[in-house]
Amino acid sequence: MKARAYVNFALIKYWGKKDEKLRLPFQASLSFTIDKLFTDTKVTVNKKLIKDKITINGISDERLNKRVIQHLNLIRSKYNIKDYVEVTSVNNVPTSAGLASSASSFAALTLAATKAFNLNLSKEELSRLSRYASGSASRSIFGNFAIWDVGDDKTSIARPIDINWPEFKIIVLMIDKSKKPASSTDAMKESVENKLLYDEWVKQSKIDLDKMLIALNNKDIKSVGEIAEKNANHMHDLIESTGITYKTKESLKAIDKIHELRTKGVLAYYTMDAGPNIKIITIDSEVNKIVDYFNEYETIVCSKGKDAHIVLN
Ligand code: 2P0
Repeated sequence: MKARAYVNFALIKYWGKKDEKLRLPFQASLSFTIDKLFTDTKVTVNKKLIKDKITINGISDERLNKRVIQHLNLIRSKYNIKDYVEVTSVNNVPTSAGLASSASSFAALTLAATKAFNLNLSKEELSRLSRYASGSASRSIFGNFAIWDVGDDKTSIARPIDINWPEFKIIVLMIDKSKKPASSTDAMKESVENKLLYDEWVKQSKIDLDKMLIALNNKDIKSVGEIAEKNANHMHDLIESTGITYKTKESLKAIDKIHELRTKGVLAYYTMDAGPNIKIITIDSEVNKIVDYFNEYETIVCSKGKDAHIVLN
């Protein structure tokens, strides 16, 4: 069975776990699943195997395989399955990336593996299973805009939000291909330990989420952009309080250019995740102006992606 799941970018970030094992977040997050970056994962049951056989982007790397096997073991133990599988996973990310995503990878793996095991799970159950592997993967089960709710093991899953806004775009600015200085899992842990700042983050992100929903419903790009930018900056301030930083000189230069663009009346806002690349939040009418302004960078203009799904062949 081959499944495809798309990368999602959070407009309201998930940052920090109240339960490490169940991967339960302290706050809800809201994301946009995009069309241009995705993972295709093929899972085939092979009764002759005595352990799983895994290839990711054409290679078999023990460290990368470990997390995949862990997730397969979790699915097997939950549904009492004994079979081993062959997994072939390919990230469709343009050459220079730095954008390989655990979200699309684990959402695709969850869908392909459960189908290969003949489990026909609901999207809710797929989102929960994906969450166990990587928090943000819970959101990649859904295309378009989705909210991953806070709650307990049963209720903390992603759900789609009914916003039809085809003009909404995210432009990925390729800044840097270097490896991140710290995994998001580790950086989150350190951020949570900074109790005073962390509590403030949780409180503010709830306010940001409510405001974001109103702005999205109104298709108000200025408010959506401003809220997302503020939320991302708050997360990065929190991260930087631990001594870790994901922003490089190049990221800061690009951010300056986005501010410059705004003074020229262009509707361009940014968000950033656990890496140096910048994602520009905008609408259709502004795309050409932005791409032209950033002509020395590689850019990927993204529209809404679909729900994770099974692909033939
Ligand atoms: C997000 N990020 O909401 C946030 C913003 C990065 C910055 O979710 O530890 O790979 O596997 O649950 O999902 C990246 O973290 O972390 C992430 P784990 P994950 O998109």
